[in-house]
Amino acid sequence: MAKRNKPVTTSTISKREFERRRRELMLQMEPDSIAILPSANTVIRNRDAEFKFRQDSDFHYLSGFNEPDAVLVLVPGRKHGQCLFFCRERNQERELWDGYREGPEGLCENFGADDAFPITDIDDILPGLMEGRERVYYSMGKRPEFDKQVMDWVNVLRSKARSGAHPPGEFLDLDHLLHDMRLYKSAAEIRVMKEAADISAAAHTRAMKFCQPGMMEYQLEAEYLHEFTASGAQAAAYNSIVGGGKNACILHYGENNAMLRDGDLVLVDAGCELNCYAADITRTYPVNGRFSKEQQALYEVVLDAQLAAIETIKPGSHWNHSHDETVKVITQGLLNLNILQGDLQTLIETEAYRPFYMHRAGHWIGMDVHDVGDYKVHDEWRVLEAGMVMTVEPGIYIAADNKDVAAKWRGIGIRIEDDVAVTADGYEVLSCDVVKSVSDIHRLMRPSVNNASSDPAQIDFIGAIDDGEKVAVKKVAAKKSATKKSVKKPVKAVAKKVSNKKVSNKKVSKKSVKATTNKATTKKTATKKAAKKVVKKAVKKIAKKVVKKVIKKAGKTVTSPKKPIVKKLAVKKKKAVKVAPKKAVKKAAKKIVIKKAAIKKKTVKKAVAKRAVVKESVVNKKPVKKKAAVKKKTVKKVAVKKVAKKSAAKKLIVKKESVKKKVVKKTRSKKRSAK
Ligand SMILES: [Mn+2]
Repeated sequence: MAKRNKPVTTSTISKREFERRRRELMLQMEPDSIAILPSANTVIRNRDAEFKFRQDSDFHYLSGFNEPDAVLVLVPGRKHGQCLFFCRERNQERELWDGYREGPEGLCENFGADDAFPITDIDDILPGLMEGRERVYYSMGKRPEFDKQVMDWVNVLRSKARSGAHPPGEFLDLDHLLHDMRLYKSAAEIRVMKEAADISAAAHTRAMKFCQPGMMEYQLEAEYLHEFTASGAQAAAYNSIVGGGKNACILHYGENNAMLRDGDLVLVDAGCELNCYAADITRTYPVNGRFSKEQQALYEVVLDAQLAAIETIKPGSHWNHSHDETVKVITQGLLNLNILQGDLQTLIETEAYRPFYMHRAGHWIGMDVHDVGDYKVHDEWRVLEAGMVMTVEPGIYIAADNKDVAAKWRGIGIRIEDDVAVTADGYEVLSCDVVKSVSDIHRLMRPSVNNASSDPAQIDFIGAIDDGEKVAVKKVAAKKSATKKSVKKPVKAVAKKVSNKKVSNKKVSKKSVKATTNKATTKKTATKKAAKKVVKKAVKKIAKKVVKKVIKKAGKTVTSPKKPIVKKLAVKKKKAVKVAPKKAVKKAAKKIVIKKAAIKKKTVKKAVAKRAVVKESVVNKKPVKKKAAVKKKTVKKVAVKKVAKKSAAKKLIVKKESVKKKVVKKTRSKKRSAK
């Protein structure tokens, strides 16, 4: 797996190389011509969500500029600059939403533009650049909207022809020149491609280690995507194919949503894209890490075919040579296995192999996974030259419903694919970092034969393994059943360990409780003591519960021998230790706060009374909060009664007085009337 302790990807194309490519293209262009190349646009995925932006390969090849809404214009021989760009202007608000923009200034400074203009000015400026040029190099027919724009610019000039304008009279295919250039990779390009292949190889290696029966195809795919991204690749270069069992026979299978079954092979065609360069690797390996006899027999035919084809690759050899080689080896292999019968030469001539091997042995690879470049020149297969990079990917696919072959072969699909660069004197396999021989795959997927199947039927199934390996598999199976029996012992030991931890648990919680109590308590030591008691009890309770749970779970894990119980328990324990004091302290702190508040409201006399209440509550295991509240209520009630009494007494006095007054008045009036 790739190292992750440093910026992982290092290979890029220099600014000078982009400049060199533009110069080279301009040298090949006819005199008095202009080339126009639009960038890719953002593409809507659904509603207003966009696909991740990927620059157009041709545009990137000549510019290295990775923004949408841009146009590159090459005007060889133009006095005021030959390399011109149109691009989005810098815009503070848009950049806040969508990210940094180079702007015309950035293109001149960082991308070697002689001049650059806002893309919004293109209709005003471009016809002027075309004026007086005889030929326009342009890739017609790929982007209808841009095609129309180009014609509009030409028509502007045509409409001005009477006033002396000179519109271009010829349109030439830019692809022809550009794609031939792209076919020959520079040293820097090979370096990027090698790095892309390394990352992809690491992804295959990672997935082989992860693969096991019961996994879903998409889960295996996730291992690839993880490795791609974690290693600095921007994306998968194409949709990964992960086909278990007979799904491997569907050449462009992409659902990747079936379960990988014990005894099946899985075919994975997956490669990453790094700095706009693709890798394309296919490996086929057994889901359980061991090829069956039939799987291995077919696999070795495909591998032999691939190795033989790679051997043909060198300068001077023609493109189809490697394909011919795969046809030869595969047909011979199918004959040997009695899947085909007859004479080798006749079988090849009649293409008898085609029901089992229906595609070609490879394709160019570069910025596009199926890269540009002609395979034939003047009706002849292209002769290989240094710098060309191709894939070699023979396969054998035996359809699940093919009644012409013995049942034991049906539903097996195998492909092996590597990326191969033509060097000055031969070839270099860029994707050499992932294993492909049967023994290497066995070793990688079952390193210590540790997770070998303990099923004796499965061991017999592995007929193709040499005897030494067989013995090792059997030994491990025996060891496994032994560990099943001795599982109880470690659990006991773990329980002991847990109880030890319990003690240290107390220590930990005491400390942390002290700290929190100090923070929360009032100056009254009585309350402090009461709080401590409460906290201690809570911690004890929680610790007990946690320990019980852990032990209970340990009991459950006994039945699953695959997972290391001790490790699991240790993790659980750690968590428990962390959680227990936290919970207890929280509870205690809450209680203390409540108490504090209650105490503040009362006089010293009342606080003393309260202390008694708290002590009592601890003894009776009754919540302090409730008791305090009750006390508060009764105090309030008493107070209310007192006030009522007072006011009633006051009223009585008032009444008495008024009665007195009345009596006095009455007696006075009586006296008067008596007089
Ligand atoms: Mn391929």
